Amino acid sequence: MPGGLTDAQWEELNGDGFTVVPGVFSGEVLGELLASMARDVETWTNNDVDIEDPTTFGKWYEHYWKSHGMLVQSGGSGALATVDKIRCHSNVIEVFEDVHTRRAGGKNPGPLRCSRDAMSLYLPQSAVPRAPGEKAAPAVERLAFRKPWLHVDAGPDHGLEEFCVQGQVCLTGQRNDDVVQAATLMVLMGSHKLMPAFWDRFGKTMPPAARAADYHQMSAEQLEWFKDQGCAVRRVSAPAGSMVLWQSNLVHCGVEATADTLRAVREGRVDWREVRRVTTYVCMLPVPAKVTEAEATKLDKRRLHALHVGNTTSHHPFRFRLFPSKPLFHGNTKMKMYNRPPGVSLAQFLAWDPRVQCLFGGPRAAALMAEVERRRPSARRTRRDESCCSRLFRLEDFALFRS
Ligand SMILES: O=C(O)CCC(=O)C(=O)O
Ligand SMILES: [Fe+2]
Repeated sequence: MPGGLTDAQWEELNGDGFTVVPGVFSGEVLGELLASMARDVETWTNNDVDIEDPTTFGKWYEHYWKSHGMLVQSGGSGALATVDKIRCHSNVIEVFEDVHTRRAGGKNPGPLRCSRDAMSLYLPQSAVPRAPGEKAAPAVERLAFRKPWLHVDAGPDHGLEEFCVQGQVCLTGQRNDDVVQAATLMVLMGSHKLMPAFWDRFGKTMPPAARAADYHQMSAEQLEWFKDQGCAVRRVSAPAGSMVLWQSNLVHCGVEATADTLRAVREGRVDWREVRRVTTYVCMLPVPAKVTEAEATKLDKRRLHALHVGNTTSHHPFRFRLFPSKPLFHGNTKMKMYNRPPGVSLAQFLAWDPRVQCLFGGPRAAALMAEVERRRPSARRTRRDESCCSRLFRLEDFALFRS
């Protein structure tokens, strides 16, 4: 349902701390986005990994995957053309515009800025056809039994009073019911409302750096505390094409498919496509009241610089960390570093659509980017990257995604 949330979804986002908006993408556009992501991943991994071919999934874990849950934050994942197509798509922008308009009591919240977030890939090796009696490849086991890393993405010093909503665009479904428990987002329902009490109870003894980090992973004792407060754990069920939205101070993490579900895939009772996870993250926010114009401009420049060199950022568009543009994978040397589009300058890209320009740095973004590009024309780019990037990023591809 492009255009925004229903009242019920808005209430859920406030009450439970998260909601699922189905149908942000559907039909041909959804198919095209998944196909486009398949092309990106294939090129990015030097034709090693095809998200449509389970026999290649092992290579993802062998060579590339090394991270926080299923997140892929380095190696320019946030700079892949498909990720840009998604975050710049009007259907996605409209969801965030609606969220922040509702938050502002119906008033125009002002222009939004966007994160250059990462993506999540879960490519179950259980789907790989095996001879009878053959053992599952080890990476599956390593993934399936990972401990949840329940956390909040908002620290006590500046996150509490601010309403930051993160989003996840699901190119594949994340079914979670009695039959299938696919890889998905896990949440502690309503935990965002308990965060002031949580920081009161546990925050006092934290070192200042940890308080300022905007990321806190819960200890076993802290999780017990949430349980005692009556918080229920939920594996979120979200169909392909939906957006999951949640508040940054909701306790959450990504979880892999359950061992039972992986077994069901292995035994042919569940199709592997039900378990594969391809999602991208996006977070948009109007300029917070306490951010001055000078600070906002400084951050705009930093965001544009991140765009220029191919960094992926953390979620909060006004308090972001940068993840390296170099791949941080299993010592892999083959991965092509995705940097920036060679055929199209970013200044041209930004100037092409005023709404997109604003997402990354306000009305002066194209001019600022032109300045950055003039100062650092080659931005750590190699000729090999160029051929890779020109396949990944063409301005005309984006025409399809304008409305
Ligand atoms: O969807 C997931 O895997 C969790 C990612 C996460 O923690 C986040 O995007 O903040
Ligand atoms: Fe998170």
